[in-house]
Formats: sequence, C-alpha cells, structure tokens
Amino acid sequence: MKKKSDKKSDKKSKFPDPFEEARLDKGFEKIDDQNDPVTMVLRHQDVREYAKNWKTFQSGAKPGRIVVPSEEHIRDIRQIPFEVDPPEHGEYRALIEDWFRRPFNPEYQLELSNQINDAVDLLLEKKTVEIVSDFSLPVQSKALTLLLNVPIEEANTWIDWGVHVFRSEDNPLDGDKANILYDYLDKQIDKAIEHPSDNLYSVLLASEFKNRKLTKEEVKGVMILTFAGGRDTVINTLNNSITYFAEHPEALERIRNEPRLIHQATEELIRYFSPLTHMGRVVTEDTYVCEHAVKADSRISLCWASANRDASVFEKPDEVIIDRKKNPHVGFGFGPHKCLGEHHARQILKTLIKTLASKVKSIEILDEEENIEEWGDIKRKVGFERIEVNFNKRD
Ligand code: EMZ
Repeated sequence: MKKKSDKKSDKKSKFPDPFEEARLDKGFEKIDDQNDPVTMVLRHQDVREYAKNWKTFQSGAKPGRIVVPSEEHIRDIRQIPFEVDPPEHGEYRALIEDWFRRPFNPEYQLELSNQINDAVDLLLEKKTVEIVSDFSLPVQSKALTLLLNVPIEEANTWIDWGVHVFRSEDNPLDGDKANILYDYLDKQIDKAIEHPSDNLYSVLLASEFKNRKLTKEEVKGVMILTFAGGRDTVINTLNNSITYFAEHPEALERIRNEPRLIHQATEELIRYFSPLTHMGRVVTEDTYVCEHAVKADSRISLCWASANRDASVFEKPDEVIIDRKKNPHVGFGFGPHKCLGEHHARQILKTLIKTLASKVKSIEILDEEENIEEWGDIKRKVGFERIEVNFNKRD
C-alpha cells in the first residue's frame, strides 16, 4: 500500500533495502494484504528457485490474485500471459515473443532515440521541470506507441490517465479507473476488427491459439498487461535514474567518455532500483518456503527487490556500481514469466542515459516527494510522487 512519506533520506538517489535483516535472519517475511497473508521470499537463490517452480507456486489462479496488493476485487479479466500457467502460458507467450523483440530493430531504436532527444531538449529549454508528470510519464507513453505500433498522438490520451492505470491518488485499488482503460481497449479492439492494420491489436486478433483465433477477451488480456505492467515501473526507473545522475555527475561524465558502459549502467540501475518490489504466486499444496510451512491456497511473493540486494550474490549490494561486471539481477523477474517488455524497457533507459550524457551538464534537485510502499512494518522507497529538477545544458 502506498503512503506519502514525510521523512527523507539525505541522498535523494539513495534507496535503502528494508529486507536485509529478515533476509539474513530467516529468508522470508510475513505480511498481510487485505486480510490475506503473503509470505515474501527474500533470498536470491530461493526467489529464482520458486519462480521456476510453477507447479507449486502458480500464477493462473483468480485474475488479480498474484498481484500484491491483490486486484481480485477490482478486475476479473485475466492478464495474458502473466496470469496463465504452463503449458498454455508458453503457447500464448510464443504468439507475442517476436513482437516484443522489436525494440532490437534499428528503426525502432532510432524512433525512440528521436522521441527521447526531443523530450530532453524540452527539459533543457524549460530548465525547471517536475519530471514525474512532465517528463517520465510522457516519455513512457510515447515510447509505448512504438511498442504497440500506433500513431504517437495516441499517447496524449494515455498521459491523461496518470502514472498508474489501477491506482489513483487516494485509492490504491481504483476499479473506476480500471474501467477507463477497459473501455478504451474495447474501442481499439473493435476498430482493429473493422480496419485491420499492422498494430499490436490487429496482430493479436489475427493470431491463432489451439487452432482458433484469439478471442476479444484474450486480446484485451494481453493489452491490459501491456498497458499496466510497464507503466509505473518504467516511470519510476526514469525518475530514479535522473536523481541518481543529479547526485553523481561523475557517473554521467564517465559514461560520456566510455559509452560502452551504458549497457552495464542500465542493468545496474535496474538492479538497484528494482522497480517492481515483488510478484505473488498462489501455493497449490501444503509445502515449505525457507523451511517455513505455507498452506495450499495461501500466497507467497517473489521479492525481486530483496533478491537484488542479496550480498551473497552482489558485492556491495547497496551501492550503484555503474560498471558492475557480474549482474544476475532479477529486476525483470525470473523463470517462465520473465518480463516480456524487458527489451523495450531497457532500450528506453539506455536511450535516456545516452541522451543525458551527450546533452546535460548538470542536474539539480530542487524539491521532491518520495513514494513509499508500506507492507506492515516494512517501508520501501520505490520512487517519487513528484520531483522538481533544474537541468543545465552542456556547453
Ligand atoms: C499487473 C502488473 C504486472 C497489474 C508485471 O506486473 O503490473 C501492475 O502494475 C498492475 O497493477 O495488474 O499488470
């Protein structure tokens, strides 16, 4: 659950690890989510092991149940392939895997680069900008037009929806807000049925699953995930990375001189900020996690954020080391459900880093409000509600 914070850490780009003690001590943490307990799995090795074990820890239970906080009460449409288990999961995934690899295409990268260049130029023109709403949200939305292959103007509608499609300012589970997305998708799907084109809607409508065409409901399930899954996560990553470079101009300078570091820096920022704290699974039989008994039909969560700070895997886990060599982070999850949008997300962050390095001399944080998730006693900073920043051009 989200709450605005009043306490700020001295460095805005410092993101403390609230799981360390429990991770070292017992390897799990029990939390409550709407009177439904969740056992969070905290160690890197365990998280990877349980993420692979889809028979005992399943994703395809009731739609919305594996999300923490659970969205069971605000939606009943299954998100695909995220809320489906193998073997169907793999069949759905195979239909869209190639499409989600388009960010590797040079033309896609060029268009993204043009978008981000324009957005950074605008920052430099304005000088002082509130980046959550006036930079990261529009950058994420415009980039999504490339992933969907729809006209860039479509982004204006999505920008109006704000940072999260299921959460509003005072309601972490906002069913009315979800309906805005659902109605929009119904219209877009109908439009694609009438006038097939080369966008993701049409590609999905034309694809076959088990010798039949995908249904409208299935197409909607894929589209909802595409809209919801990479939204606040990407936006937080952009905001957080900008605060990092504001406080570490030497890192930007180094990347400018050694551009090959962009790849390592991208992975490291994703590891450090871990935009998605965790994802749940439903336990199918009485079993144990970290030697702790868990009951059938209860939930566990795979805590990517904790695994990414596990000192048995990452040296100096609480530091951003932009040229970190070995980096088996689980920022995009792990196992069969690893994020489909990872190539797109990476490409956005890489392009941002490259553009900042080439155009920006310094960044100054003027004011900010942190975004803190609260899980019982655990508080985790995931990003910012608002950050006002001053950008200075390179000469
Ligand atoms: C779900 C989830 C997917 C969920 C990879 O994460 O992202 C959340 O932001 C949404 O609320 O419905 O799409």
